[in-house]
Amino acid sequence: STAVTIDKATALSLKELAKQTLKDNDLGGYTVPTHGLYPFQWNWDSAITALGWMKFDEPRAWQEIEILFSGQWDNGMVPHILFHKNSETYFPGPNIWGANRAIKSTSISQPPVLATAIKEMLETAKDSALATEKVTQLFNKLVEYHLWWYNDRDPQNTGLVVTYHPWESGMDNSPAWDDALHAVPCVDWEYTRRDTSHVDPSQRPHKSEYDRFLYLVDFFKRHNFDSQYIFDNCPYKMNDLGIIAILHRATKDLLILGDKLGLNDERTEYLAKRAKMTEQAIGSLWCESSNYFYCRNVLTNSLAKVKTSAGLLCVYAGLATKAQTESLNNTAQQWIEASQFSIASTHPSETCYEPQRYWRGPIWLHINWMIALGFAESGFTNTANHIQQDTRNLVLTSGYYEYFNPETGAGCGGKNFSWTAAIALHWLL
Ligand code: 9WN
Repeated sequence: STAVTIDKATALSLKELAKQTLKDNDLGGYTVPTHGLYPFQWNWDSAITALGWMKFDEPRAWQEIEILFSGQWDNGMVPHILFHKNSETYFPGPNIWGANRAIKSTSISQPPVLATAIKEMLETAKDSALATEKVTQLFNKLVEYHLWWYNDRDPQNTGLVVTYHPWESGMDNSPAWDDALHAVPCVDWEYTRRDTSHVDPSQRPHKSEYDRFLYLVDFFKRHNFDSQYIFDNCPYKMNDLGIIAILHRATKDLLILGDKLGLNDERTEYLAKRAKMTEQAIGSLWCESSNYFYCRNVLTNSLAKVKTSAGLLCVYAGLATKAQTESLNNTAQQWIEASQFSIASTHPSETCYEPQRYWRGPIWLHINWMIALGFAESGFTNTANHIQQDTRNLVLTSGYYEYFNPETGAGCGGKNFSWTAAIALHWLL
């Protein structure tokens, strides 16, 4: 799309609108992604949203992270949703998940961008004394969280953690899950979805996917969240590139935090070893014939050969070799040319690409930020700048929607969305 510069007055009003969006979504220390559709605290939403708060209220930004950690399980897991207060506007709620810890929560996690966000917060803080104090307090919890990922989700030291649910990937109906999800049984009980009463159903996952999402939720509950049992028997097990890449970068960021604050110890040395294992294993997700990284269905040992934006996150993670990065940059350039706005979450040339249906095509701003960061750090500034420019155009065209149609730039899903406003504050304005 054509380059548009944002004049000062527009930037100012967009900034005010972004701040207002976060304030309106504030439920007293934590931020809901948007009212109605998502009335609780989500894990990776909060990490990204804290980056936005950081621009105008640093204590509030740290509080976002602290409240998220208040729901951490004894085994180190930071849940994907914390149900702080009841709400009937979302399904499935805490009773369906059945995980009644001190704070009700789901029993899976989400892409662990937390340590990366916290490092970014420490580096950009104006109140560095406060930031240092907060990171020092949070460090041990972060270490426990990362240990949980590697020990619980890669108990056999393969170098590649597994995920048990499309909701854990944060990319719910990505076409990368289609085959693996198809093998999961459907729930045999009736239920009423709430999402499709807030948002046009043509922009949401299908019932056939929800039937299986719920089967898995129920499976975890029936087996009492038993890690070993679930690892051995879960009917859905993926090596998800999004999680693997985000975890890898976050582990490296955690080690940098530890260095800065003098907090590294034998546990973080162990995390460094785990990260090395990922570097050695990632090549098994690279396909030579199509020059791309793919997710793997662990149960069938087959790559899900569909180009989704998660593959580009390997550059952000520093997991791609120089040659792979060059080749991914060429692919990204074609991807950018293939629709008016970039980066579509599924490559527009894929037959499963749908520009409006959630993670099957629409653009997500926090993913754009990560992809652009990866290319910028690898020296591919044209690609990074192009993605950033497109992202600005989207916000100018449509404001702070949940996600965007790559062909028209139209906002889709929830309105007044926290992470979209936060990324604008952090990266665009
Ligand atoms: C399930 C909150 C979350 C995001 C996810 C996004 C969507 C939930 C849903 O909304 O998922 O977690 O019910 O659709 O896919 O990435 O964290 O914004």
